[in-house]
Amino acid sequence: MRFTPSNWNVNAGETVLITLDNQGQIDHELVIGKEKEILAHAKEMLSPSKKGHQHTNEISAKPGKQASFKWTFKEAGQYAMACFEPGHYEAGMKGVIQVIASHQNHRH
Ligand SMILES: [Cu+2]
Repeated sequence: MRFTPSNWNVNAGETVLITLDNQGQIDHELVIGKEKEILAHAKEMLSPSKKGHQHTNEISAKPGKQASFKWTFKEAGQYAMACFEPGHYEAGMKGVIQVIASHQNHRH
């Protein structure tokens, strides 16, 4: 149970289309953000009343399906991605996104 690739780079300020391609037999989701933020999201997932809520930094895909969303990482730094279906994160369904400062954003 893992993301492939689980480690990728993107330029800050660049809008990217992120696609979750579920090639497994069960539901998966993809949550991106600062590690702290997404771990807070994981706690929410455990609360039954919050189940099924949607954030803009999150998509889910049924087995054999794809889901996409556009995202712009505004600031450089290390971000995380994860699946918080029960037990998936613990099983290694997580990854790292390095957001690199863009040269286009230079201020003189
Ligand atoms: Cu999963």
